[in-house]
Amino acid sequence: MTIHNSEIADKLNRLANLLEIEGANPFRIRAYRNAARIIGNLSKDVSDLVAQGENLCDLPGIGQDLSEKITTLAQTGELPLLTQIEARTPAILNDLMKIEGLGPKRIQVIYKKLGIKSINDLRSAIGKGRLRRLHGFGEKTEQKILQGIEHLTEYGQRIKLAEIIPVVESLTRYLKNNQAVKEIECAGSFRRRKETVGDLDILVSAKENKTVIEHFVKYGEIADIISEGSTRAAVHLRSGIQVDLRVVSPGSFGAALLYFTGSKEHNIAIRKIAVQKNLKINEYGIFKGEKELGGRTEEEIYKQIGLSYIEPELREDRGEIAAARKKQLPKLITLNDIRGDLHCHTTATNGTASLEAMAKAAEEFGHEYLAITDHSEHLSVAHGLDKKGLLTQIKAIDKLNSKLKKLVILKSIDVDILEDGSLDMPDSILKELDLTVCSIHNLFNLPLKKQTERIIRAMDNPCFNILSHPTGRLINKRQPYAIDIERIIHAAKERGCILELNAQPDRLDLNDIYCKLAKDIGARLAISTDAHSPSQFAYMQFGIYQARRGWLEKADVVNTRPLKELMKILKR
Ligand code: DGT
Ligand code: CA
Ligand code: CA
Repeated sequence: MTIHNSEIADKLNRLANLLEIEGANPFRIRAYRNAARIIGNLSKDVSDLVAQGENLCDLPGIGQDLSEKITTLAQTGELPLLTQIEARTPAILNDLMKIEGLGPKRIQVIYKKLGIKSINDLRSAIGKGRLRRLHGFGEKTEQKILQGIEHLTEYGQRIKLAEIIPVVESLTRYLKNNQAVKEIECAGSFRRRKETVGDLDILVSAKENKTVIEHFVKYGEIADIISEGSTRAAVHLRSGIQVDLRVVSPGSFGAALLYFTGSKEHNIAIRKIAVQKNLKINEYGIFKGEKELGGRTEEEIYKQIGLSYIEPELREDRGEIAAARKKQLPKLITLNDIRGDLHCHTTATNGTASLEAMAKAAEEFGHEYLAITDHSEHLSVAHGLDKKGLLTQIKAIDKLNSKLKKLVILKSIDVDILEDGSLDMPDSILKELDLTVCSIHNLFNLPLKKQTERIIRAMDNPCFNILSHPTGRLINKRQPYAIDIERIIHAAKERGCILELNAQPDRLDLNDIYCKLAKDIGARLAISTDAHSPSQFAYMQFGIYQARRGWLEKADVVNTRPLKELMKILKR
């Protein structure tokens, strides 16, 4: 997987923040921020531009030096200057930067004036009223920082899957440079494609353990070594994440992979089955007494205990073992099954690319259809389309469709569900569209019953097709709003409405458990990227990971259907 524009932008912003804390030249800082903004909003993938040998200096505000840095970043996932600065930055500054709402200027003041060594020190300084005595810090700021600290302790320990992928790729690439390494896999929650991971569990098979460990602890991104033995080591990377490395012999790779992929609950359950069969499973293999029956692959271990192979995403002890015994495991959906995307934005509202550019990118991604779903008028998060604006877009889509060869653009809208459950656009216009995507964007704090009924009332409207990001949660940031999701799923099923699995890496909403619930109840789902730029069509992969964790199969997801079939489903 290539590095996304948003990750490049994040690294550039981080670099700018660290430089600002160090008191570097403001012009230089501004140049990095500027570049981050340009790349974050770019309609093309920087990795693609670099791969095609294009000169990034052609982008506005990007000079030779920045162009070279970004090229390296796109090719290797690394920004050496950032690594260098991170290495000389005291750990407390890195911690302070994780507090939401605390910018470099304030961090610099806090660091210099309060002499704190940890977030806890900061908390107690606030408690003693020391913070508000500093110039430029009032009670309001204090409250905001306290909130940020609470947030960090509640969520800060786990990293989003999309953020950890480039870290895993860099480390894997580095480890592969060692000749002794035979196989390598990042196991644990990462391999189960959980939406966030606590730490990384890297498993390597090798003939010679020692050289692998020695190579590992020399990795340039390591901040400190927690432990180092002959077959295992644990370290912290500079980003704070812990990496556990385990080296095993090739004959035990499958057994160790099974063990370290987990989940713990899944492992415990399969060991219990082994015990019932008078067998024993451990990290080295599966045994009958002293005799080893297997261990080279995971398949042979599952087979020995009478189970078919269980995909990592299912290994949560949520019924997969019984299903594997009965040979009734789901045939999990893959990215290949997807034929189109039913949620995206253009420059007509808060997207970064034109209708034409989004269409072109969707076609290149391999889609057969794409729904354009800009926001409706009264939405607070973006300047939305009014009646007139939508009618203009409908005409533009007709014109574009007559030119496009492969892709079909579907006319749609991301329409706001208002407080009373009505939709923020007259039915007479909604009827002109191929489908509607409906969502809540305000009044998140309504009581459970009210919020649930608001959504169900909206579904009563025959123009309602897809309920977008149904629970409203933002991973590590915002709790879902109070709703009775089971009731909503039933209501969707009864009315022929569809529930979205929004594939934005910080939404992944519905989550895995609710996807499975929807499937069990028999409601239909759509996996949509909600792309705000062309490169975000690639987020579909994250939706697929979550869908697989939710047991979804091709047939459960409407945008695996050919257009004709999809259109029938949309006529509810
Ligand atoms: P994380 O890191 O919190 O996102 O979650 P995991 O699942 O990666 O958990 P982690 O890193 O603590 O351990 C990796 C795997 O090692 C875990 O999925 C299963 C296995 N494991 C760890 N501790 C135990 C244990 O006490 N018993 C068993 N059976 N397996 C364990
Ligand atoms: Ca882990
Ligand atoms: Ca671990």
